[in-house]
Amino acid sequence: MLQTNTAGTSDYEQAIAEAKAAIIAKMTLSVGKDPGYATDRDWFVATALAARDRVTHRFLGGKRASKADGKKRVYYLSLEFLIGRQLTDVLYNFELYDIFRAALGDLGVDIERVREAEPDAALGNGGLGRLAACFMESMATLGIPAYGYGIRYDHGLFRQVIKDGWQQEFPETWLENGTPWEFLRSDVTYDIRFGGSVETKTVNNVPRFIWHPSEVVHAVAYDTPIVGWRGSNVNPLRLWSARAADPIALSLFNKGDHVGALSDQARSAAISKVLYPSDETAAGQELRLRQEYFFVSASLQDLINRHIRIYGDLYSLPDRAAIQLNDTHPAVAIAEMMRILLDDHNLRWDEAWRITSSTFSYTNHTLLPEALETWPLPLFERLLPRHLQIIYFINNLHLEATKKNFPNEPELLSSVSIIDERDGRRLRMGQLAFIGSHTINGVSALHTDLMKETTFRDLNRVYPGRIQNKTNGITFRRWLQQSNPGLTKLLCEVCGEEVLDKPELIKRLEEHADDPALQQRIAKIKRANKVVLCKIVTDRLGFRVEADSLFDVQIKRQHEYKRQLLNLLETVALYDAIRSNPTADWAPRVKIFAGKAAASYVAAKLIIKLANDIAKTVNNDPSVQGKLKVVFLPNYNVSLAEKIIPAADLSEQISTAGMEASGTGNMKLALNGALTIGTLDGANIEIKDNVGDDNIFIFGLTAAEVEERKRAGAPTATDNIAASPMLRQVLDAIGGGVFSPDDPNRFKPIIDGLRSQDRYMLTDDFDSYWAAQRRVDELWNQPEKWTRAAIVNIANMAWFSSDRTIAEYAEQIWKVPV
Ligand code: NBX
Repeated sequence: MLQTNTAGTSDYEQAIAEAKAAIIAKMTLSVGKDPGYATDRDWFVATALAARDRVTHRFLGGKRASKADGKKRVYYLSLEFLIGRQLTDVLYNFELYDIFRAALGDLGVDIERVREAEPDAALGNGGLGRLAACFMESMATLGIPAYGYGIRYDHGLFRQVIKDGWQQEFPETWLENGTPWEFLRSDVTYDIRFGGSVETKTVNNVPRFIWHPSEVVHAVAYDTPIVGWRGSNVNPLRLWSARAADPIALSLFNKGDHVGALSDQARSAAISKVLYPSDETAAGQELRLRQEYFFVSASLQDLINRHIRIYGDLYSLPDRAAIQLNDTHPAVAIAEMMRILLDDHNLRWDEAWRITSSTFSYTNHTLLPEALETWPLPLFERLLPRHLQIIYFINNLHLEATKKNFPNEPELLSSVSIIDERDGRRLRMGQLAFIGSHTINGVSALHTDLMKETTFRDLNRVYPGRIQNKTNGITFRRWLQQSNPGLTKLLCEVCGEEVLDKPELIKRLEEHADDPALQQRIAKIKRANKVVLCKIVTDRLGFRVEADSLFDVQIKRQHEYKRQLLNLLETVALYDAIRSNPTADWAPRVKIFAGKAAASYVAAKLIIKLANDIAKTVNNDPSVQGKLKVVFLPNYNVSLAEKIIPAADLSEQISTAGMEASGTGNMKLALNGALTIGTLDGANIEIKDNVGDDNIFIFGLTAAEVEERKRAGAPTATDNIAASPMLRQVLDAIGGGVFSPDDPNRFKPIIDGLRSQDRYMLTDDFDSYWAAQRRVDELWNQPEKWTRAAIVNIANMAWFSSDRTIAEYAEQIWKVPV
């Protein structure tokens, strides 16, 4: 019941009136515009500032509270936070969304347009960066005092434009007009030092090492508040921006060298200019190492300052702070922590090592060899000479202990060493992160098992028990409640309002899986979401797709191991099959692709071109009209994902088994009622275990079989192709230029790659993938059964909430109360 106050208005009306007044005040006094002349962007800024005021009170309150009660803090170090838009997140989590929508409505402004005016904060590449964003929201929701630390890139992930079917990259400019969410903390600035030399001195018979750097850069803090569900708690995301120590070299300027006078500024500012856009490959360049050390050093200085301010000294650090390394990108933190403790605080080695190794833990996100980070020793030494000394020392002690414990296995040493002696000497950041952490985790059950068997097999023997599994999760606030309000409303009705706080209650939906009325409602919600996506397709690509078709979706970074190409081969096979047998019972499909390729990844970019060339041919062929369409939606980002995911019927998770660490898109799609077609890889396995074998389409080799075939070297791609007439026909068509008449040889490299190496084993899985897709058709043609399976999927996804994942990290790794 709404309360009526003395003025005779309800609390709700009063809240709307207050929101309206706040927005107008911000428009006038902060944006500096008369509402009559305001643009959508002006409305966004005014609305965001009004919302931010509410956040700020909670933010400062929370900071005071956790300071006072001496709670252990979590520091999440990540080079990427893929946040996306924040307005809906903030309003929704503060339960102000309806109030602000009504307030804007009264002002004649559609909140949808205001939402769209916010640029995505795309400070990440893909899954790893988005995971960090989901984790920040869950930590705030669970009331864990946490700081996210990262870089405030001026330019996030590039904007993808598809021109004549090819990917082009353009700079992304989210900060062009500033962002209303952040607070500049110019008082929080640290010196970050690079280069120079190390002087060794002996003081009272104790060697001391004094680093004389050749360069200093400033790191300036910007805080963005991260709001937990129901505004329960607000944590800061602290992002560092680089500034030159001297903004201008005045002596040069006065001599007339006006450009030279600014070169230092440019060199320093370059550190936080742009996100490295390569995922799953190691960047390997100097600027990248500078970025890594820059944000690590600033973050450690900051958290150590805070600790000393509250607790006086650093001995208690492991009891009051848990530092999580999101992949090896911040692994230099192990050496930096040791340097601070040894050189700045004069601790003894053993004590410094105890503190360091009981404070850090490390999450691994990949086993792909090309993605494991290594640095050439000369480069590392030139940039961080003191850190290299410390790493050598860590390594020596570690190798000595290993030698002692495994006296008969000298070959073990080269595999567990931080230094890789092959191929020029290189530092292996994975080994450093492992050795310096008390806990190392993988991101799905299979991935963690494979870590123990492959990349970290020997380290796991030397340090048994350190590896744990923490299967990834996703925040349901963004990926269900905000992106799919229709489904959320139904869940509240059927499972009770508490479902918003207790996702396990979604299970109640399953009791009604066979109820035709519920099935119809679910189908209707899905259809409405598909209509929204249809409009996006028409607006962006200029052609229509039918909402009654099966929306078959593969949305993720473009990478060969994710096998978008396998999906395209099946698309071509299907296209041929429909044309040869037009009257068969084909399920009308729209194949939807979206995803960016790293700018330098030639093979992945050619596959994007293939998708677009196939789309052009198929979509213009009247003989498959109403049966098959192919869509490549450009510039995939968080906001587009929020539109595609609720509209998907089928979720493509078809990586070569053993290669996808977890996947998180797989969870988002299943939660929104898409059925998965997938290999037994990453978290697909755990999704299958939760939704049941009958409600998922599994195909292909298992990870063990992939390994076995690789070892045996047979059957080869040639044999696979010889055994599959359909595959042969597809390869001949693509290789022969059917989809590229303007350049018949365009896709020859792709086809030659499949015929010779087929590193990702597409030819091994093609037939079983085709068969699984026909099982999909069969189920689609029985709509009640399809919807039933979708309901069972939704009902059984609660375990994939990032609240569950974070609670596990808190209890089993960080040892902080939840
Ligand atoms: O991390 C991804 C994995 O591929 C997914 O399987 C997993 O679900 C996700 C979260 O655990 N890895 C990923 O996104 N990596 C990167 O984006 C990346 C970025 C820069 C880089 C290496 C990898 N140098």
